[in-house]
Amino acid sequence: AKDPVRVLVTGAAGQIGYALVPMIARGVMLGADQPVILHMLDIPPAAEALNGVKMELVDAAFPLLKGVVATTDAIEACTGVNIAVMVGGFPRKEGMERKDVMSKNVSIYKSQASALEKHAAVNCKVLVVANPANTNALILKEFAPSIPEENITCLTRLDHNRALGQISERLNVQVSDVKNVIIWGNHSSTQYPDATHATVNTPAGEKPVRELVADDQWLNTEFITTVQQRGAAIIKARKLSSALSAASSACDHIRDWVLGTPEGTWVSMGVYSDGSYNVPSGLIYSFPVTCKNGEWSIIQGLSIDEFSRNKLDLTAKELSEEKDLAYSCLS
Ligand code: NAX
Repeated sequence: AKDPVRVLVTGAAGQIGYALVPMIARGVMLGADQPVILHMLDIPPAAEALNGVKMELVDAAFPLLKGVVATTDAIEACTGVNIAVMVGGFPRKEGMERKDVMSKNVSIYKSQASALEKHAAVNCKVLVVANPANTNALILKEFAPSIPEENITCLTRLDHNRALGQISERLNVQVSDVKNVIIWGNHSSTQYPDATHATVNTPAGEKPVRELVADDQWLNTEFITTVQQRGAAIIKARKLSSALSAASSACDHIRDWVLGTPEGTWVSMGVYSDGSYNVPSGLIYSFPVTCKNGEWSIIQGLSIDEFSRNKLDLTAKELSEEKDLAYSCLS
C-alpha cells in the first residue's frame, strides 16, 4: 500500500472547503489508490465549525482517509504537508477599498508563506484558490523563497472548465470531447478565455472549434464575456459564490499536475511567468500547460493574432497593477 499524502486545505470551514475535503478524502484529487491525511486550517472564529467538518469526515468513514488534523495554528497545519490548497482569505466586503482587501490578504499570505516554507515537506506543491488568487500566489512565492517557484500556482482551472462547458453547450457535444481551450492571465474579469486552438472530438475525427461554430463572432464576443462573468452569474443565481465547481476544479488542477495531463491535452494553470508569449516575467499568469512527472511546462509556439495579443497584454497589465498594489501594502 502507498504511504499517505498529507494535504492541507486552508479556509476549510468555508463553502469551498466543505465541498473540497470530501472529494480529497474520496480520492478524487490524488487517485482511488492514494491514502491521504487531511490538514485543515481556519481562523479562531471558525474553529467550532471546523471541528464540525472534522466530525463529518469521521462520520463518512472514508476508506482512504488515514487522519485529520483540524487546527487554527498555521504551523501545526503546515507541518509535513505534501500538497497545500490555499482557500482561506479575506473576502471583499461591501464598501471596502481594493487596497484594504489587498492589504489583509498580503498579510495572510506573507505569514502562511513562512509557515509553509519552514514546516511543509520538501517539494510541497501549492495551489492558491483564494482571491486575488494570482497575486496571493505571488506574495506566497516572494515570502517562501526556498520553495521552488515552479511549485507555487494559482487556480484558473475553474475558468478553463467553464470555457469547455460553454463550448459543449453551444455545439451540443459532450464536454469530454472538447479540449485545449486556454485561459490567459488573471483569475478576474480581464482573463482571456481563448478557443482559437480548441478542438472537438467528432465521429469524423478532431475538428477545430472555430470550424464547428457557425457564428464565428460568438467566440470573440459572448463566449469570452460569459466565461469572464460566470462567477458573478453564479452568485446572482445561488446568492453564494461557486463552491462545488471550484472544489472540483481544484482537484483537477492538482490531479493533472501530480499524475500528468493526457497526451495531446493541455490545461490552464496560473504559474510564475518566464516571459513566454511576451508576458512580463515576475507575474503569476495563467498559461496553457501540460504536466508530466509532477512538473508543468508551458505549451510553446502557439500563434497569437492581434485580437489575442491585446487581450493577453490587458490582463498582464492588470496583474502588474495588482502586484504594485500588493507591494505598496508591504511598506
Ligand atoms: P468562505 O468565506 O466560505 O470561506 C473562506 C474561509 O477562509 C472561511 O472559513 C474563513 O474563516 C477562512 N479564513 C479567513 N482567513 C483565514 C486565514 N488567515 N487562514 C485560514 N483560513 C482563513 O469563502 P469560499 O466561498 O469558500 O471562497 C474561498 C476563496 O476562494 C475566496 O477568496 C474566493 O474569492 C475564492 N474563489 C476563487 C476561485 C478561483 O477560481 N480561483 C473561484 C471560487 C472562489 O470565488
